[in-house]
Amino acid sequence: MSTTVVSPSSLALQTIEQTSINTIRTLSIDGVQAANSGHPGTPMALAPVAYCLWQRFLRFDPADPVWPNRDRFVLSIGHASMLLYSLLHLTKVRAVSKDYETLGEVSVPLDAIKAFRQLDSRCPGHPEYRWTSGVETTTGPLGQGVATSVGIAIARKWLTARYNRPGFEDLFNFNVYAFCGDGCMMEGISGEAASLAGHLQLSNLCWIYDNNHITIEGNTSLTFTEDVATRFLGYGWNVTRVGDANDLEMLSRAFRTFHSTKDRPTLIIVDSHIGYGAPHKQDTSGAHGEPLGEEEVRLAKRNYGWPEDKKFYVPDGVYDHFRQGIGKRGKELRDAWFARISKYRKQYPELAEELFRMQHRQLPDGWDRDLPEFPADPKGLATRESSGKVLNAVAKHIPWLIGGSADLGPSTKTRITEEGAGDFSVENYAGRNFHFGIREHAMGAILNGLSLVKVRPFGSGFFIFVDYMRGSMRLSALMELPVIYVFTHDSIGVREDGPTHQPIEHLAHMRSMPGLIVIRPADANEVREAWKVVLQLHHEPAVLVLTRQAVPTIDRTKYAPASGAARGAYILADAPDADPEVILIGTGSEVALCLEAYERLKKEGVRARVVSMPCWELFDDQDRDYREAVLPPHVKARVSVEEASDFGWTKYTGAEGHNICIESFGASAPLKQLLKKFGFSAEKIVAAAKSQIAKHQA
Ligand SMILES: Cc1ncc(C[n+]2csc(CCOP(=O)(O)OP(=O)(O)O)c2C)c(N)n1
Ligand SMILES: [Mg+2]
Repeated sequence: MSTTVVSPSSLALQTIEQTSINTIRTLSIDGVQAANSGHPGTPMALAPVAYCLWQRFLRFDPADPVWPNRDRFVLSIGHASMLLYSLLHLTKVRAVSKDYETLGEVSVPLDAIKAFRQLDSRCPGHPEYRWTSGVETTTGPLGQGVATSVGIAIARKWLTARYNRPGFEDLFNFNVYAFCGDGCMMEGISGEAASLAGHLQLSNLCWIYDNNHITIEGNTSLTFTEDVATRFLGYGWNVTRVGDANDLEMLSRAFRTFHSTKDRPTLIIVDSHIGYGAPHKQDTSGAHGEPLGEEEVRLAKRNYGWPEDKKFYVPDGVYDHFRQGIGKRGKELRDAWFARISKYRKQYPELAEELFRMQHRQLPDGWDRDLPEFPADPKGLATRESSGKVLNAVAKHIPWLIGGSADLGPSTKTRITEEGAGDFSVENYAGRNFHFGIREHAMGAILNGLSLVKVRPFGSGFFIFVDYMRGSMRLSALMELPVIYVFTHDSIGVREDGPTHQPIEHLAHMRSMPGLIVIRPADANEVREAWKVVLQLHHEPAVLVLTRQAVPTIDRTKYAPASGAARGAYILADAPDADPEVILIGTGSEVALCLEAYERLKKEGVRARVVSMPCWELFDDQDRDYREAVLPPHVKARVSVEEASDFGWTKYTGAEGHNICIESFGASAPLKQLLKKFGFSAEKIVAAAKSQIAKHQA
């Protein structure tokens, strides 16, 4: 194995650029070594690439890392987190509060790097948005970062089209850079996202591919021999190469090529040597995911012309160098931008106000003034239909509520029909209706990217296809992004499409995800309440689970108002004196069945209560008094009714309760046959209620 010597010259003879690059390398090495875990090799290799981008090009003000028009840097290779932490530290990026106020202290002090991967350190194993200021998105699951970067780039195009006005053509003009590796390139999501980025000609997007031929199991010759350049040319990208990751001038040329390419995204393929400078580990998978070891660290430092015994060493002049480069440039750009925006506010007060509210995750005044009330109707309408109506009633008042579907818009009813809403496309980057194509996983990541720029995104599809986007949805939840997922076709109610399209375990699966709000409304008025709740969320993604088929619109003069849905669960119909013998708990399309059963039981003198429970998470958040008023602990006779797996339901019915559910895959048939086969009828509920009463009296 050949080892290139990075810098034969001693520190005193190195240029400040070289010293700065080596500081990034050695901080990364020392962080990993101290943690005794982590990934040193890639930061060592990419230090010059990151240096070149940040110091020479990135329009980013370390003193204000949330300035809206900053360039975004995404480290899609999240395992190389020390690269980012070193940059954040050396450029002295400031910490930002949850309310987006810049605080005095630095985001990543040297002590945080020394505590890399330790509990509560600002330097966790993988970069975490919201935890470490300057981290633009959480990365770690390979491919997510690059796909998210597409969403960020799309958001920028949308902001530009809507808010840049004569005299303010540069209000939004930021670029998005993402570092990715072989793993990102192998993951399917990068293909989905790159395909859409090419189609949309996202000229503000630049991916830097670390072509080091190494992954965990060894050389990429094991698994990955495709021609990445040709692949991206096929997607419609501009592709350029840098044959040596250490060549700052070649790198600069590549970034300038990106800047001058106005009609497509750019991929820069950079050949690098993982573990650069470590004599026994360079170019091996051994440099990927474990500390170099004390001896190898010494040898690497010797190769860098570094004092071998010094740890976490930042030589004189390095901080200052970054301050004079990215720091000075960033501050000037940032200050100029804020000066511009105050002029903009005078000239375009309404647009400026929109921007302010959007950037603070607020809603416009009166956003809910046209929310529809749906009259009682035994035939009713599908909750996807009512959702479409509610969406349109709010969309006209929230201009930055934008989104679409993975090619199922006509089915999910998520089109914004208002005149002028338009379709987002190369011809119209101001369009509000998005077409993600049949790319669910990328859609999820793109929604995250949009939300990171603080527009309010929604995405839709068939509920079954959450299977294809869970990885992205989990990051919405982890990042606390208020992304809205609209999923329709929520049960065997999809009928003849059969088991491939009938969700069974999906509700349980979504409900088990921390931080995700899952709402399955029973009728049109609960749909309205659900949207109302969801739109007011700031830190939680939400999933609306909606029917394909019509469900009755419940008579609210006879039963309780739908406003109870906002509390997650509420008493819809009750026994005399609020003293039930049995509680029927339903969600979505099954609530109507529960009401039917309730009426029959009532006729027979059985005291039943119906609880509509559209959202577990919201209900669990209520105080104990409310929860116990809805589900009194002494009433043990309980029946849940949901056309899905009963996984988790015993939490509400108790182990001795009864769960009417589906424990197998569905089947392809007309709905009547399916309801019979799977036992969803008022008779079955009545029978279960009676046997519950008998059981708990015994
Ligand atoms: C979706 C996903 N699968 C697997 C992993 C585990 N993993 C972390 S790094 C890595 C290898 C990545 O190789 P590459 O992208 O070439 O990075 P390099 O080793 O060159 O830094 C793997 C498999 C992951 N983080 N995400
Ligand atoms: Mg690699």
